[in-house]
Amino acid sequence: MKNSGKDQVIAYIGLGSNLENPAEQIQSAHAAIAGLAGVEELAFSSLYHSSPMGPQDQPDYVNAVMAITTVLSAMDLLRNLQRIEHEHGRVRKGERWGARTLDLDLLVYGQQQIDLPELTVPHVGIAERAFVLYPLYEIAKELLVPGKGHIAELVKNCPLNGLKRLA
Ligand code: A4P
Ligand code: MG
Repeated sequence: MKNSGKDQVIAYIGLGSNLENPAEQIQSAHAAIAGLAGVEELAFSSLYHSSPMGPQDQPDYVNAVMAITTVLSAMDLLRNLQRIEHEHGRVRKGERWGARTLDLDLLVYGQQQIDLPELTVPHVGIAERAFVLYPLYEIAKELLVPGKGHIAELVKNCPLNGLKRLA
């Protein structure tokens, strides 16, 4: 039976923070995403501690990955994620890969491949980033990442780079 007449899509969101109590930022973003209209939480990974990718003169990160089902389009989901980033004090300073209170990336949206100016899905860095792949693998052992391959293979080919699961 259909509930709203719209198709449900399984999507994965990467969460990252390295400013102003990162673990709290991640937990608060987790709650905000779970509370979005048109979104239901499926799973949330452990929190992970990671060294910064990009400029090294910034604090270490806390990262996690969330699985949801949603009736939102990929663009509507992205806009909601950007609003949540903004509400968590995210300031875009123009420095690529610089420190941030909250970063929300749409990693995977069903089996869709999207290539728009403001949205690339699967996320461009997904296959090279330990802080994305390991938490993703924790909650989606059989995931096929469109255009990239099976999550187990991607994890196998990605060194941990000092990534640590937090208790
Ligand atoms: N955009 C395109 N595709 C997507 C997508 N799938 N999800 C666009 C989210 N956004 C997407 O993002 C720039 C633009 O990407 C947005 O306007 C959106 O329309 P941004 O968040 O403003 O800028 P950014 O995050 O600084 O750049 P970028 O290249 O997205 O960086 P990443 O990939 O988000 O990486 N080190 C550790 N250890 N852990 C981290 O989480 N994160 C980053 C940021 C750097 N180093 C890190 C971590
Ligand atoms: Mg980003």
